[in-house]
Amino acid sequence: MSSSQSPRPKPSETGTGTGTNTGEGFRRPSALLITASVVTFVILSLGLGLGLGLGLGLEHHHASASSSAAPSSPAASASLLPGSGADPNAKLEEWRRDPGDYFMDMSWNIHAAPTTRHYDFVITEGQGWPDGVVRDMLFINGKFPGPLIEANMGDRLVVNVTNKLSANATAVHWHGMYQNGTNWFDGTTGITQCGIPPGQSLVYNFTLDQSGTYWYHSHYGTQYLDGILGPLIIHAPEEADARQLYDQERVVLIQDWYHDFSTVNLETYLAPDNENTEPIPDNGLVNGMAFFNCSAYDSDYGYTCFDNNTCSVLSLEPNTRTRLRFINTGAFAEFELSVDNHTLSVIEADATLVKPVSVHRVPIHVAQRYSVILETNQSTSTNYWLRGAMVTNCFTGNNPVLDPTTKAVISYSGNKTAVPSDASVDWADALPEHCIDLDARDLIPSTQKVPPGATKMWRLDFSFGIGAYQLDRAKFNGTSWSVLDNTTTLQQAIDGLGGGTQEGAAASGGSNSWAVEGPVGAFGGDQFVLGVSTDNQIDVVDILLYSLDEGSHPFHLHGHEFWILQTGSGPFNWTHYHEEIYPAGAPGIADALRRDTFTLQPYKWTLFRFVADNAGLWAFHCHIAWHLEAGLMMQFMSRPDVLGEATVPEAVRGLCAASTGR
Ligand SMILES: *[C@@H]1O[C@H](CO)[C@@H](O)[C@H](O)[C@H]1NC(C)=O
Ligand SMILES: *[C@@H]1O[C@H](CO)[C@@H](O)[C@H](O)[C@H]1NC(C)=O
Ligand SMILES: *[C@@H]1O[C@H](CO)[C@@H](O)[C@H](O)[C@H]1NC(C)=O
Ligand SMILES: *[C@@H]1O[C@H](CO)[C@@H](O)[C@H](O)[C@H]1NC(C)=O
Ligand SMILES: *[C@@H]1O[C@H](CO)[C@@H](O)[C@H](O)[C@H]1NC(C)=O
Ligand SMILES: *[C@@H]1O[C@H](CO)[C@@H](O)[C@H](O)[C@H]1NC(C)=O
Ligand SMILES: *[C@@H]1O[C@H](CO)[C@@H](O)[C@H](O)[C@H]1NC(C)=O
Ligand SMILES: *[C@@H]1O[C@H](CO)[C@@H](O)[C@H](O)[C@H]1NC(C)=O
Ligand SMILES: *[C@@H]1O[C@H](CO)[C@@H](O)[C@H](O)[C@H]1NC(C)=O
Ligand SMILES: *[C@@H]1O[C@H](CO)[C@@H](O)[C@H](O)[C@H]1NC(C)=O
Ligand SMILES: *[C@@H]1O[C@H](CO)[C@@H](O)[C@H](O)[C@H]1NC(C)=O
Ligand SMILES: *[C@@H]1O[C@H](CO)[C@@H](O)[C@H](O)[C@H]1NC(C)=O
Ligand SMILES: [Cu+2]
Repeated sequence: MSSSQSPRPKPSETGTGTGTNTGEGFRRPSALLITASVVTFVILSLGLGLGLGLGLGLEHHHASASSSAAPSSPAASASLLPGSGADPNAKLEEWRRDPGDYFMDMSWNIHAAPTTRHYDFVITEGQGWPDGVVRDMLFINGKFPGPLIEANMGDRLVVNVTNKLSANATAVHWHGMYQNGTNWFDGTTGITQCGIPPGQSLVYNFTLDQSGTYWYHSHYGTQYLDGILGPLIIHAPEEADARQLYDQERVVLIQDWYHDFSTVNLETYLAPDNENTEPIPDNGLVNGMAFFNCSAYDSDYGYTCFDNNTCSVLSLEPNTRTRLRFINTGAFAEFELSVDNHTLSVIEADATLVKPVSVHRVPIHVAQRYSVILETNQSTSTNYWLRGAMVTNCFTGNNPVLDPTTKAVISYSGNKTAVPSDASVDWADALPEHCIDLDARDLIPSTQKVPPGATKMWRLDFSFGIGAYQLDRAKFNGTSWSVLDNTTTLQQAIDGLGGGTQEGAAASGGSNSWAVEGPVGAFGGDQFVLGVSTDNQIDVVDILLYSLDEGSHPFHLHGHEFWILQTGSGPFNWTHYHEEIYPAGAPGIADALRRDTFTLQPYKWTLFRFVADNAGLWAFHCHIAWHLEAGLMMQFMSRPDVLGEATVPEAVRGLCAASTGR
């Protein structure tokens, strides 16, 4: 039986994506002889008091074409759709991402020769209602969430970002990309670029020297919370073995969601005398959709709420294996992911493939990614809930309208519009008391990359405290970050190290006040910058990060992956460190997990290592959007010898001159 999926929408709605997929349908486990059928998302209309509040359905067929019946499955008949009562003429709102856009095609050639993939991103503002509550939002190419970028390792990515906002600048960061040799395309406001002013464009242009599940998002203030985010998936031949473990794959974004524009919440959060009271989300979204009970808002709240709001349905075939690529694209909340009655097999953490580990729940903090394999081998008598339970212990307050469990539906019962019955049962495992990662020691990379011995070691602290004007600020070793006006630390470093000229570099000899190992004072009072790989040699840097705070924080380092070497609380055992961790060939750490975002628990410490071979100014920060804006960011300046001879492309440099204040 052959099946075919029609070509997915192109990688770029307005561009010339070269990653066209003309799939032949997904690969099937030969032993099971499952026939491929319509595989698509359904959007359920919720509310109207049906059952658990979920009843009516309508479907969008964009991503699938022919269908065939799995013999025993009642799912086969297309006439089942849409469910009774749904408005058969209802259309996907034009700003909504078609769920089919996040299906990945198993016929993608992971061995293809390198190519250049072009995308156009046009950033606009408007109104949207992902969960029914109407609010001001930002869109990429008119849609939320952003388009799937899919590429191969070795490809070049060229993205022309055009800012059509009325008043504010923007900048897009490619989370996890090494940007080796192209630091100025890292997209980090005040560090690698000034914002793109309204009416202007910037063409990001860099090669992809890595593979796995990544994402992109605005790195301009808290702007990504308003909608500028999307998935970035990179394939590579290394993936071949893992691909034997699944028949199809889907991208699943999960995020917290607020009903107000992010700057409104930010202002409240940073208001004087407001210590440690981060805005609590109003809801969560899966692939930009979720149910919200409009009756939670009476008219006093001033929101418009549409009762036809929807949640994502992942429609699968029985007895197939699906790789779900989860990405937490949110602002604040960690989620515990689970599927009722199904164990999940974790095979990837932040782009590192790992030996499969079976779990009931997967904790995923902001900016982290996990791939899990879901096998549809349970009873077809019901649909099942996919749950993202926010770890509310990590909130310091209470939001009465928040349902802390964000839900979507896994359907292979044959009825895509049916509410999961009482036979869909959550795992009994208690939710954790804190925001905490899966234990790194349980996640063994499938490809061992033994950490080289360290050459440098730094201890860093961070804390929150009330400072001047009673403002709650976060500090790295006493320095609270603020965004620079009209310049970037990258620009300052290049100018200071040699003005981008050979003569200048020679004159400075790479040893002026900017080419400093350790804290670099020259950047001024609100930039904590640590110089590494300063002596024309490549350092292997160990960072021992101590939390002096009562909250959990997901820390992200730009431009690198790092090895998680050790976590603990209380005193650090220096003897053990010097004897058994620092040197090359230390046996206990050969299988250390590599990732780019880890969660540090209250008053604990984490020791991690990275190779500082990548010239540039690299942000290291808490990815909770509120904490970043409170100043919880520092930077590494790597390889001043290379930076002293570098030139920031005119298009990037010019953004600071064009200045919008940032
Ligand atoms: C919405 O909330 C109201 C009030 O709590 C409740 O009566 C109603 O059943 C809820 N609706 C759904 C669909 O959950
Ligand atoms: C939901 O209701 C709003 C307001 O009536 C409408 O604009 C939108 O198209 C509806 N969405 C769907 C999917 O029916
Ligand atoms: C980027 O897109 C804008 C808006 O469409 C266009 O004006 C500009 O020419 C594009 N830049 C490049 C280099 O293609
Ligand atoms: C622009 O930024 C200002 C202040 O930062 C904010 O109040 C406003 O809502 C923003 N507007 C948009 C469309 O981003
Ligand atoms: C980055 O580029 C440098 C050459 O400038 C190279 O030595 C290094 O291996 C590269 N690092 C990565 C992670 O690709
Ligand atoms: C991207 O960068 C490469 C290498 O510097 C260059 O050859 C190419 O012309 C650039 N492409 C665009 C569209 O700017
Ligand atoms: C279903 O698959 C999981 C692995 O994904 C396995 O652990 C479990 O035993 C299977 N259950 C049945 C009923 O086959
Ligand atoms: C799907 O389930 C719903 C809820 O139980 C029911 O109303 C509907 O008739 C079912 N559809 C089919 C085709 O069985
Ligand atoms: C789901 O698991 C629960 C608890 O083990 C069980 O009672 C229930 O029957 C299972 N549901 C299905 C559809 O197998
Ligand atoms: C950061 O502060 C800690 C505690 O005071 C100190 O031990 C450490 O050396 C400092 N790190 C740097 C890079 O200055
Ligand atoms: C510190 O590490 C050394 C070497 O591994 C070990 O002998 C010693 O017992 C440790 N000290 C403590 C307090 O755990
Ligand atoms: C940044 O540029 C803007 C616009 O040119 C100007 O108003 C502002 O004063 C500049 N800020 C600094 C700190 O130079
Ligand atoms: Cu934080």
